[in-house]
Amino acid sequence: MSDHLNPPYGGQLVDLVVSEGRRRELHEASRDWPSWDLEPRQLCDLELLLNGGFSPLRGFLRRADYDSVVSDMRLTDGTLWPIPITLDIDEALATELEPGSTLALRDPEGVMLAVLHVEDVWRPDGEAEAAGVFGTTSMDHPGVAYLRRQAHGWYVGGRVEGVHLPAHYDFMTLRLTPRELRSELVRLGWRKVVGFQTRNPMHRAHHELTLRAAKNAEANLLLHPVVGMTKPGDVDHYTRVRCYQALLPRYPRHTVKLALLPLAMRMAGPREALWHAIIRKNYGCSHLVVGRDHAGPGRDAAGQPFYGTFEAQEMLRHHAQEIGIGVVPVGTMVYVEDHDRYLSADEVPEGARTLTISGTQLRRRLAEGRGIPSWFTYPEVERELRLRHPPRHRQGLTVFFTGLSGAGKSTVANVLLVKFLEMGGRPVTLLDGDIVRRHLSSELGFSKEHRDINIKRIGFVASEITKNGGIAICAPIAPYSSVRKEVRSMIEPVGGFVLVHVATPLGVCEKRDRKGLYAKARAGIIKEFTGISDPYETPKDAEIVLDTSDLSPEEAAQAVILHLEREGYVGANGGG
Ligand code: PPS
Repeated sequence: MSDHLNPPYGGQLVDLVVSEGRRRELHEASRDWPSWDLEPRQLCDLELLLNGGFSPLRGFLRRADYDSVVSDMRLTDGTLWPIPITLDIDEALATELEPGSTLALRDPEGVMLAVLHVEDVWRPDGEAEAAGVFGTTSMDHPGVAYLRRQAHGWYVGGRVEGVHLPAHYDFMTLRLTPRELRSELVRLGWRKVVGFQTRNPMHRAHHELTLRAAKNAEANLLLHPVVGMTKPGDVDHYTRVRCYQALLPRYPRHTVKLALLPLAMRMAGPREALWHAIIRKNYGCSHLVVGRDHAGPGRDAAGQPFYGTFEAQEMLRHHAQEIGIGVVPVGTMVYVEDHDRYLSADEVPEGARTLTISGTQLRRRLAEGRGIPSWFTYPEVERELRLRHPPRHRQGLTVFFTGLSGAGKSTVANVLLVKFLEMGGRPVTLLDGDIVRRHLSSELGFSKEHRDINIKRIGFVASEITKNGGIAICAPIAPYSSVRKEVRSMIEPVGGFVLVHVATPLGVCEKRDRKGLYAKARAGIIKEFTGISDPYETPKDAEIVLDTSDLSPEEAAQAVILHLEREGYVGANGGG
């Protein structure tokens, strides 16, 4: 472990933000330049370039540096740099640019944040980049999936001049730049600082291991969670930061500091561990905690881990001296019941009973409103998590009916609406096919394209209702499977989604012909009529299938409610 680092700990910090005078010049000149609106990940990268978190980089990688980073983890001048920091753009812009061009980089509101002096424009080999950086080309790896599906097909590299740092309005006092954090550490008189990287809420195991790490390194502790982009599906950073704040009083006074890192993680395991160390060095850390599977993306579809459990630790140990940072390795912390304490897995006495709760088990407990044992997390952290992840019967929910015209969707949906209103609790909205056509989609017809637009609108409204804790009941025909799936994937991340196929056979619907539409469709007066002259793709993913041929509306609605109760979406006492 290197103990030699005196404040300010890191080397020379790059600061790419220009003076007021230069800013005005750049603004004046920018009228003639092409622009690029930065994507969320690019905004994160730009912020760390501008504020010096990515020192010694002074811009987005040029082609030669990119090639060298992908193959050898080094810039062409030999500096260790494990992750390519590239600016991906679309072909239309790429064809406008050449070496010597200037590109204005803007935030989503159009504010110019920086200027890129173009040195190289090229089309990268995504597969080779994935294999080099991530050690895999599997789309199960989130870093590879981003690279292959989301990133644009061209890269542009060159020196960057910063005009403004990206604006943030959340947790402003915790958002310290490397320069600000370094001077704060100096002010506190902290000569040795061990950084703790995290993208998850911190529970007792993390508390114990950070205390241990600080003790082992005889250093103060910097909790330095990533709040830029983490692994898809992670707990949002607002909730996490409230959890970290709740945990702070559990540390000895004057030994710990919390600051936020606007990094976009790549989940690149060992390479990412090196990157984290370089960044933390820039932020003023003398040491970094590296646990098991550091910055790993979990397992692939076959259940195989992408990286070895301690590969990141080994990689970092190998390069720590060059970076100038001490590595504090930690093992898996487990709760040893008999001793009522946490120990590293390799210290557990033979035969002692150990307890753990996985991330999946925790999410399930939260969803079902079940208790979280006090050995696992502190009550103040549990409280924050519960506020964000209420049990299913207090979460928002969409019940999405699909089926032929006249199948009974609206009738059952209306009964369900009344049942929910009677139960009380969550607000309820009915988005019936006809109502939506009148208020949201009056200009649309019944072509596939228009039907898909109609369903996407319903999905958008339902997802907003669900996100905000309400119940949306939708009852369109929704004949196409792909758009139904799209709606499901919009809603599931923000609450419950239950697809109900009202599978009343065409013959029965036609015989009912309540609106006289089938007769008109048969006569060719109404074109593209679902079931007659237009397709209906039977859902294979419906949670509930109902045939109203011999079910009363009341019975059909009851079948839906029973399912919701079983799945926990409706409280056992009936409370919606
Ligand atoms: S879709 O496909 O989901 O966008 O259809 P949707 O918006 O639910 O349709 C609403 C009502 O429009 C009437 N209608 C038609 N349905 C199907 N095909 C054609 N060509 C058509 N023209 C008009 C029909 O009454 C639908 O209402 P429901 O309640 O399903 O009978």
